[in-house]
Amino acid sequence: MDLEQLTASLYSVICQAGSRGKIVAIKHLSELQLDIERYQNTEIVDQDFYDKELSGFDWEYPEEFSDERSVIITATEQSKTQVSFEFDRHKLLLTIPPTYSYETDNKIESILKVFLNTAGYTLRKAKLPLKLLSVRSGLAKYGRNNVTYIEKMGSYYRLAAFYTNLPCLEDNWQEVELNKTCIKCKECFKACPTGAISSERFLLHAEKCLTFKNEFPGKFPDWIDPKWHNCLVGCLLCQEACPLNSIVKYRAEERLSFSEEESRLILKKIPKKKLPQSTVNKLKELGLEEYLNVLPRNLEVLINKYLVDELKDNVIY
Ligand code: B12
Ligand code: SF4
Ligand code: SF4
Repeated sequence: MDLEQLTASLYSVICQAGSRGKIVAIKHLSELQLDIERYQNTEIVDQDFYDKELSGFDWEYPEEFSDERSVIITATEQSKTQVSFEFDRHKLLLTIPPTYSYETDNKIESILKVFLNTAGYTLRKAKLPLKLLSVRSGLAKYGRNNVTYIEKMGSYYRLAAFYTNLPCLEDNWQEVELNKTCIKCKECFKACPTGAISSERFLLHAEKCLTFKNEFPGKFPDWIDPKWHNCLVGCLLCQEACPLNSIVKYRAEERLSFSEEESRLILKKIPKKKLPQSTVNKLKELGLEEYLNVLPRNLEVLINKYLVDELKDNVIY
């Protein structure tokens, strides 16, 4: 197979896996790096946020991947997940947004590996700024809420990137683009309760985003109204309000429930090694293993919101 056929087959393999993808030349990573690192030690970006989230990208790709080799960026649909916790004889149904599960990354990685290895090439997962890469590759466009959108997919997908020594035949690198619908729309501004999306600049005020607060440990600051919390981790408000997502066929997957005993163990901050293996397995399956340290706090705030304060909708019995 020549390189042209191989590249075409790679795109069909991605498509058959139910994903979308684009390839760019690895040389552009220096532009991505400059774009992110310009925020270091500036007032534009909160430096606590920079240190926690933006300082760990992996710019050092293997030498044999250099020159005109490639980066593949993929997007694979994910649904939100509903998970239930039994507590005080009530069943609390909570949401985990799309993107917390690594299942889709693992699946597309193994498919790409088999394909490229068979053709004599190698592949390695890359830790890169995925939104910027997806938009620069032409795979996605930015939404005003700062997440990215793909036609007919909306924003409910997980992005993943891979280095490969496959030569880059068709370099898709381009300028960043905003989704046209955003020009006349303000739904995400209205839906975001914290002011993280603001009119004075495009870049998210990440330090104000509920996700930044609920993915990391610590007391929630006083300016956060406890009623704003809407997911076990993360937040879905600016995506659920978005008209670009209303066309997407998107159902919540309902899976896994935590018994009264398991809920209590989590609330009591029992460390992972002392939890029953079956509970750890559930957390793993949900992509929440690494968030065990924040679950007691997040769960408690949602119990207070839904069971103590309101006693409504999601109380099943
Ligand atoms: C750090 C991070 C966060 C931080 C900061 C978010 C942010 N906006 O940067 C926090 C914790 C707040 C967060 C929250 C969320 N995240 Co997050 N997060 C990341 C992470 C690790 C890096 C993102 C990043 O590079 N930020 C740095 C900033 C500088 O990059 P940027 O936002 O692309 O900024 C560029 C644009 O603003 C552009 N720009 C500037 N001016 C202008 C003007 C115009 C007109 C245009 C078009 C562009 C433009 O230039 C900037 C670069 O210089 C990625 C995973 C990864 N490895 O990439 C996931 C990721 C971005 N998160 C994701 C998701 C889904 C979320 C949440 C919805 C949480 C959830 N799952 O419930 C929220 C959404 C918050 C929001 N509205 O953006 C998904 C997004 C999928 C998608 N469809 O795009 C990712 C890609 C994870 C994944 N593997 O799929 N996240
Ligand atoms: S809600 Fe409106 S402005 Fe916000 S991302 Fe969606 S289309 Fe764009
Ligand atoms: S994820 Fe929630 S808090 Fe963060 S920008 Fe969107 S609506 Fe605002």
